[in-house]
Amino acid sequence: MNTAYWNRDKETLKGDGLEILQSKRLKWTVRQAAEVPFYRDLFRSAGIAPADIQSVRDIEKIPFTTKKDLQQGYPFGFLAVPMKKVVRIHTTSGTTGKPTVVGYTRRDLDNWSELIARNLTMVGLTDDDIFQNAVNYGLFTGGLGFHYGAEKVGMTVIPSATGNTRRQIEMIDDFGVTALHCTPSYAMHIAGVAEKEGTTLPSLKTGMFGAEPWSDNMRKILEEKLGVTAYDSYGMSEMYGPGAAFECQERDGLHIWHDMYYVEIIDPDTGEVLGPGERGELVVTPLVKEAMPLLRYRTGDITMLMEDECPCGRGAKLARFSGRCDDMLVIRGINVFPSQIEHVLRSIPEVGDEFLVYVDRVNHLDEMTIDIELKREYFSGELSDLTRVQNKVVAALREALNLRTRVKLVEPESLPRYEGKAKRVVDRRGDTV
Ligand code: DLL
Repeated sequence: MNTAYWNRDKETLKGDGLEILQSKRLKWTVRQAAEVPFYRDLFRSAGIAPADIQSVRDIEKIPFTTKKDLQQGYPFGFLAVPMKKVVRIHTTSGTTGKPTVVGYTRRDLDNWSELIARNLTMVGLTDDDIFQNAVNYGLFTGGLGFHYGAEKVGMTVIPSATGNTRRQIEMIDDFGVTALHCTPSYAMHIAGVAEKEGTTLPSLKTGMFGAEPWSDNMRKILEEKLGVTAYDSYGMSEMYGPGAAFECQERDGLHIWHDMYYVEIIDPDTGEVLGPGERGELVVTPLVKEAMPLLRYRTGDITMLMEDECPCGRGAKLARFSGRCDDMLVIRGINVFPSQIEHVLRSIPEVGDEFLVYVDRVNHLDEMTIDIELKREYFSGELSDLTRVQNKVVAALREALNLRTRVKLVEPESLPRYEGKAKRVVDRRGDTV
């Protein structure tokens, strides 16, 4: 298998060697966390002292940290270093209330670029590549995070950011871009506009997509339309940003960098730690974060540790993410992830790439209505045609979700397009109860 390493020793560290390094770094992280009043209180109320944590085997003594805790510390309550040492701030837009603020020291930024450099090298990119970074460059971590990592590898970086899709396409063609990074939703939009512009984007060979859940069906479509090999990229602001976990050339699960993150999977209801092969919520303890150490941080993201060794030689992988525990919809008692709906829709040729799910409560019963665009070529105006497609979608959804849904076919290109993360669900049940 064709695999290149940026930092072979660290990327392939396993077994006792890994545990020793993780334990050493965990002890450092716990001492760093003890600089934060929240963690001093947490240790006190849990009846533990930093010295009680001698190895990763002791980690379960430490209570979890949640996003709510971070929000209560707004803006700088979680910083473990004086502001003088903080060289950058990013924030993540909260769905409610104040955003979560994350801070970085110079060393944090170096660590972060190292992570991105590992990922880019892992998928076969080198200083010969021309890299277009079509994500938001502001407070969102996707822009600057990838930017500095790609420069570290020596790639030619085009900081195109988002917007002006025609211009993005022109740049890909004129500059001979070989690698594209954006959200999968924006990649779909770029692909659609390129098609209309009559270009097949022949220079592109690698696509790196992340920041939101996306399915294997969407991967197939993107690969076909953009002519790339597409890789899944996972991260979150609290873990620096993108770069925490990434697919290798096997494209079967994401390698998380075990020397930098200690990973647990828990049952989100009970907090019980689950074993490999069991799906649950990802809990991470970053092991090298200086400005803003976190201990057992509940990500809200659903995945599992995979059991099989990867032929590329790196450590245990995470399965592709199936959504968040908090965006999981419970419809008439059935758990539904928007990514499952997306997976179904993308297997039906008559409907387009965009959809919007509305959840309502009608006569005390949950009703899910999905607006889906009918593709132009199937838009005959015949009612019987519409009914046929509608029934087909309803049947496919029932088969996959075990749930009856209402499907509303809407005109091509009538649903909103997103340059960043797509918003797929409007839950209106709170409005009616
Ligand atoms: O989305 C960082 C990022 C930027 C990752 C660019 C990848 C590429 P946040 O804005 O803090 O950070 O959002 C983090 O997005 O907890 C997941 O719920 C979701 N997410 C990120 N990547 C994936 C993925 C960035 N590959 C939140 N699959 C996370 C599924 C993802 N969900």
